[in-house]
Amino acid sequence: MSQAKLLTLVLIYNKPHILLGMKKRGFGVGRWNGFGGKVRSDETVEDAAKRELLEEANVTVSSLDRVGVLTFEFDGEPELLEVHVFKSQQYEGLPQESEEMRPQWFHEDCIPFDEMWPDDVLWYPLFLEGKKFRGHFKFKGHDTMLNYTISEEASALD
Ligand code: 8OG
Repeated sequence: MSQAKLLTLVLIYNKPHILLGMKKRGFGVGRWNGFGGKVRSDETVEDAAKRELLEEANVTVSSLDRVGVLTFEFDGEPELLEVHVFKSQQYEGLPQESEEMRPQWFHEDCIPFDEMWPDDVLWYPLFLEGKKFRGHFKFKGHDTMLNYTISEEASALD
């Protein structure tokens, strides 16, 4: 198993509304998701999260709270993905469509799980309750989940 690839995922959650974006191209195309992407070698995970949020949704945040770490394994592929999930209630700017994402607000009771990554329905309840969590998911392709574990974490994540 090679080293994990680091990715970020930012969810703006201004209760009861959550900002998601329809992914228009690339990995996860056609699915609603938070905003994020790969961490570059010259930036921290949090700086990468802020950069991707600005690039993809035209939104800035002053601080982010790291609430989850999710790892993904794809059957037959050596590389693990490690996605750091951040939450922010405050933001500045008007969410705007970019080349990669079409932002839209959703009520927390109407999150479109059928059009999201299959793991999201499993960890969003913890996210929405303000919990911290870790998860590991094994996929076959991008649609079939073979197994998973999720745990709630009592203390800070790193
Ligand atoms: O740079 P790129 O668009 O490839 O980054 C992928 C984005 O998708 C990044 O924000 C991390 C996120 N992501 C995964 N897997 C999953 C998943 O299973 N669920 C959710 N919600 N996001 C995911 O890479």
